[in-house]
Amino acid sequence: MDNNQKKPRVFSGIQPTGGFTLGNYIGALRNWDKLQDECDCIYCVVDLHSITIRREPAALRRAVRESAAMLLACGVDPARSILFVQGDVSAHAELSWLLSCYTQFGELSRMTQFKDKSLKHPENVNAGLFTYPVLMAADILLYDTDLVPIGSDQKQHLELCRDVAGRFNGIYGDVFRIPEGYFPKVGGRVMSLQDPSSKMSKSDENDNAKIMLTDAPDAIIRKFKRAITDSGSEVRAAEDKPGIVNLMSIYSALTGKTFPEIEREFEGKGYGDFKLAVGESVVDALAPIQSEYNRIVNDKAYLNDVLSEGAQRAGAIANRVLHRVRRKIGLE
Ligand code: ATP
Ligand code: LTN
Repeated sequence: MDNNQKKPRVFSGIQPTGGFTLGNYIGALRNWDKLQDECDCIYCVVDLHSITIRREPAALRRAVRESAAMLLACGVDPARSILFVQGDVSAHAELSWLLSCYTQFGELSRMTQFKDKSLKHPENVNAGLFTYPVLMAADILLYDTDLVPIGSDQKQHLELCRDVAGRFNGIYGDVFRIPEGYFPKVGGRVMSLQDPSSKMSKSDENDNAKIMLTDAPDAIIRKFKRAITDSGSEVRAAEDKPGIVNLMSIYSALTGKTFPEIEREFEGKGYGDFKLAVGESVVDALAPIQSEYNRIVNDKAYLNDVLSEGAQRAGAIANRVLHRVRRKIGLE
């Protein structure tokens, strides 16, 4: 293992599928930005993960570019961190195959994301969807990662990564560093605005259920006004108020106010005032990101430079680890 590495190593990835949601931002991307101060961060647009569903080639290329631009707009800083596209570093696909030989069919069958997605797309339950968590484990383990900033929906995949790495180390000695998850204090699971029992998902067909980071201010306010809330009229964090609790989590994550502070702020006021305040806090948080995004997204030369330098730097680290693994197995 590379003992010269002083700062903790951070790795995370996001799929280039149709823009990012407020859930992606609060659950993951805000921590991506924050961790750059104290850690050595590597961030990745996981294009290989995103082809478990059919993509138009031109749309996929555009989505990768737009995703990279949005990550930069959310604060990923190429002067301090590495930003690259997964498919540009072939070590990911290679380690994924190697690790798949140390991962059991039974443990992959238990993954809830696999079960959910195969129910959603019964016509295309491909092997890539099944082995998706193995590729994610390869992503993480290739960089001797200490911390993985993710939303809580990815906890199960990270546990699998730790299990596979531990198993491999059990056979061959101390090969992989075992990573830890890094989750936000509030907002680890932002829920749909139309159904507070399911997570806000970029693939949700109902546009009113999700806030996209590129949504215009009037659309954001409108979606919060239409958000499903619960019976009663008090803004209070109670078990029978999942809609209100979801809005409170969003508001708390963006303003730093605690739940008791929020309850006090809206005492005697109705849901209408509260929804408007939440909408406004989101508009305020997204305004600087949107103007950065609009500036960067059409600068193809800059994006190409960032991503090709990122791939080179990531590749150098990943290939060292891949050789270490190949030697242990007996492939070199
Ligand atoms: P899809 O909805 O198509 O499954 P997704 O929105 O989950 O996609 P990913 O690329 O799979 O997007 O996830 C990127 C990151 O955002 C992950 O760290 C994930 O945990 C986090 N994340 C996704 N949705 C939410 C959510 N609703 N709340 C908090 N974090 C989330
Ligand atoms: N599987 C994740 C995206 C992802 C990831 C990673 C996250 C791919 N590789 C490595 C953290 C670390 C998802 O679906 N959100």
